[in-house]
Amino acid sequence: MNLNEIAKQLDHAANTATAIAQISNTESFTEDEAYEIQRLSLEERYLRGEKFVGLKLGFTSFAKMEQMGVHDMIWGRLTDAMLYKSGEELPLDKFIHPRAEPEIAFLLKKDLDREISLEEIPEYILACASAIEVIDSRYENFKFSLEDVIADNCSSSAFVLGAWQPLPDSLNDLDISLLFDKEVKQGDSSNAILDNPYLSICNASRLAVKYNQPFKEGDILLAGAATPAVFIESNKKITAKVASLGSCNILPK
Ligand code: OOG
Ligand code: MG
Repeated sequence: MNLNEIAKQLDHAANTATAIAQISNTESFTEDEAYEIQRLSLEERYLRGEKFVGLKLGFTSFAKMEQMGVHDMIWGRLTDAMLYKSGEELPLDKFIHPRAEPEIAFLLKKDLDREISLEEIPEYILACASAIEVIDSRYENFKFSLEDVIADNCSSSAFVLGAWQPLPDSLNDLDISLLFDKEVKQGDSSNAILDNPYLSICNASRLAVKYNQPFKEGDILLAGAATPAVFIESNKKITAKVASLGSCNILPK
């Protein structure tokens, strides 16, 4: 099995918005090999001029793990081409079968080059914000194994950030919701994210070191969805709201 060929195949699927069969149908590969495929597929994006802007965690809530039938935390890479401004249009022709998730984002104050504890967060993190993540599995029917989804950069495809807010003492017990126009599609407490969304930062610092991924001042972290993801519908404005942090939105077209 040639990891680089698989990486190119996944990148091409993402870049042309065409679904492919699950890699694990025909190849068996380890989790470490899956992360290597992910790294190689990002090299293709960087060659096209995209820039790394941060990390995302996935499956940090039980709701997401149950929805996808996968039971381990995963992480992926975000690039500048995935970032949309709140209030912008989301061009649906760039995606295969996109879904939206309500999330919390963090902004790094300084380079994170070791695993940090909860107590150290104010030293390393400048701000937090409400966020929408748009995920779009490159696999047919949005079906995958853990290794498949890691290789596919954890379905990363777009994200939107609300206005940055100072870090509150606690991010627990905040209502998080996802709306399509005025209809609430999903909602839960922020506790759904690892029992404490701040733990996503500790986990991201650990994973960035483990996988040798520089994670630097000005980079962004998406903590992972608090609720199951919802299929996007054309012309229905998507809003993510996080109590006391505010909201952000995007209009799929
Ligand atoms: C994988 C991405 C999961 C999250 O927030 O849990 C994720 C997927 O469900 O396709 O982004
Ligand atoms: Mg997500």
